Amino acid sequence: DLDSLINLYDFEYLASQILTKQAWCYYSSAAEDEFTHRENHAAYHRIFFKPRVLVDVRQVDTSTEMLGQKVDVPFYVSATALVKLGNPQEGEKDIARGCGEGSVKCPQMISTLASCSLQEIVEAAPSKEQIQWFQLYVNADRSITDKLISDVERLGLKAIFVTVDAPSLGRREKDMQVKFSSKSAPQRMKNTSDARGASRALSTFIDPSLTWDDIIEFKKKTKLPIVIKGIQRVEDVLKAAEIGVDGVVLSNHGGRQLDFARPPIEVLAETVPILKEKHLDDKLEIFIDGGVRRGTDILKALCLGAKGVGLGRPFLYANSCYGKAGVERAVQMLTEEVEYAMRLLGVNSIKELNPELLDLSSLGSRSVGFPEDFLYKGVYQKAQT
Ligand code: HOC
Repeated sequence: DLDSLINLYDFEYLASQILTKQAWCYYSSAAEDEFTHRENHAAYHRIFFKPRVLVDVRQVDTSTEMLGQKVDVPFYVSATALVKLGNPQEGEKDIARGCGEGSVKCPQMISTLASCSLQEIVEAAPSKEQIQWFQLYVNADRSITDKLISDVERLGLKAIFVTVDAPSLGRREKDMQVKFSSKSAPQRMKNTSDARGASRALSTFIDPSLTWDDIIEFKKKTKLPIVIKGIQRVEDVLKAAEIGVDGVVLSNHGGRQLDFARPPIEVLAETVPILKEKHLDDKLEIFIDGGVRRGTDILKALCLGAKGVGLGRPFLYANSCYGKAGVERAVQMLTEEVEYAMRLLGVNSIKELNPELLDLSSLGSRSVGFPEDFLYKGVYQKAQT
């Protein structure tokens, strides 16, 4: 039962046992040899803490601010497409409930490729104050994108995260094994089908010609904060600061796009010192996702200067296994892990976190080679596990 689950890996294991083949292959897949997917996570293991002792830690406060709004926790549910593949009745609505009904509220980012309508997901949130953001995939037909932006404003979402790391689809070989049927797709995609996977079917909705100029245009179209999601190098963070967006998400799309893209936590470790040196650190907020599974991962990213830390798959798995109760439990698990780690690190509040609390000396050394059980498995076998 739900109470016997201890950490986010438990949800993942359970999901691997109960999801349909289509859902498991789509959710868990990553690009090609999945190096980036593994390294996103492994890179967190190369950072160690330098805890402070003899600090009164009876009280610890996990609250912080993101994009000008107060939030209970420094993490958020990142956007994932087709949530109904795993939770066919309630889909993203259960994520809205799980994020908003518990004692700890957690921001939710909603995908353009959500399987419920935006209105349904917004109405499922128990309060109008609940923080919901929109993740925008830009359509080649800009009138569709304009309509989406006006819906997002009308429905009271709090920010737009424009995804830029998927101009074309990464090769997700597990997913390519499975024929996509559009049962869990949003209404406007009902005629979509593809013999080679869910993600390929979705790619027809995304404009591969998007450039920095388009982002400048979106800024003119809305008063909502604009955040660029999918930045993977310091030079692009600097460009984002130059055009005056409100933030960036350092992300490689959970390793699902370009295999051998760098782990975002490495990019973060390089980025913030350069922003500081150029006096640009107050110009934009830095978010990060990819490979985050533990409260300690979250604290490491915050110490390096992130404002908020996103998790995608873990919440999908929690929602697929237990619906809204699973999401609420996942939020609670992570909150508890953050609190434990703050106490043991000797900090009382998020603003006290800084790079001095970290030992980064191993961060640059990557693990190489395939894990043993990967080598002899062809694609077909990969899809079975
Ligand atoms: C170019 C198309 O975010 C995923 C989703 C959908 C991506 C479609 C990309 O599967 O990672």
